[in-house]
Amino acid sequence: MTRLKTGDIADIKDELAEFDSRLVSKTGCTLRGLARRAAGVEESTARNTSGDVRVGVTPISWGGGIIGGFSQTLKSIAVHMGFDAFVTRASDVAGLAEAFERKADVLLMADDERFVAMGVQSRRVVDNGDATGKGFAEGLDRMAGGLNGRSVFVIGCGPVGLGAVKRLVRLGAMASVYDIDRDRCEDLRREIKRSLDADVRIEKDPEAALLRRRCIIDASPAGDLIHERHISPDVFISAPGMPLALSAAAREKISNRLLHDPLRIGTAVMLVEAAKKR
Ligand code: PYL
Repeated sequence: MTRLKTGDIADIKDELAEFDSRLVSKTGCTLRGLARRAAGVEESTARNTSGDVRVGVTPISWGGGIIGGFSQTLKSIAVHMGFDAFVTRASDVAGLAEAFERKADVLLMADDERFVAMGVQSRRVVDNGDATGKGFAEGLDRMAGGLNGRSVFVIGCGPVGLGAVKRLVRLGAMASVYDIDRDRCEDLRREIKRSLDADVRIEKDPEAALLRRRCIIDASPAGDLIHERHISPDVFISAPGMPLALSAAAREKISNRLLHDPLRIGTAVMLVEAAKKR
């Protein structure tokens, strides 16, 4: 998992309204609306007064240590989504105890291995990788005008890629995947067969796939993988991967048909899923 740096997230908490308006122009959804669609939560049943759901964010100091602004950014995303949220004064075990004492319904925390949202009553554990993949697949569906019956090329077969392919299958899309580690492609294909009884095609030549496919999800840490030659007028790219895989020329050419974000979309889907009552 790529470890975020303070610089990657420094602007998020002060620009959530602007992010929402850009997201609406690309997908027709706000962050809350996209997260609810990705989590399969109908607007009507969503706990619209999500203000009655309290989110406790706990900084975790072990491993690579606390990332400056990370917990406060998570809190700002939760508040933007309509949740009641706080960052515990203490970190680690003392912080978790504080979150329970302050009656959090959802616990949110990350170390270097996992970033999870845990529903206290539901005992549901929601992983950032799966939630991020779902959120970006949903965003691609919205940007591209519906993926049912269409082919989507997914780069990266880790937790984010797997989450994306699961959502793509549910949206009726045909997924083809590539990873530099062929075993991860096979593992993903087996998991999709087991869990959804669906097939996934494994791409052997990513360059040919990038030139052929019009809907692309980059869920890899590769960076600088997608160039101007890959961007035709009808290409849509949803890119949860950090760093962003598009070259400067590719970013210029794709303009509004690119969805990229280091933290908001995954966190929003995690919160909606963890807040589900059952
Ligand atoms: C959560 C992000 C998404 C991508 N990579 C993940 C990452 O950077 N993980 C490490 C997060 C460490 C947070 C630190 C803190 O400030 O609580 N333990």
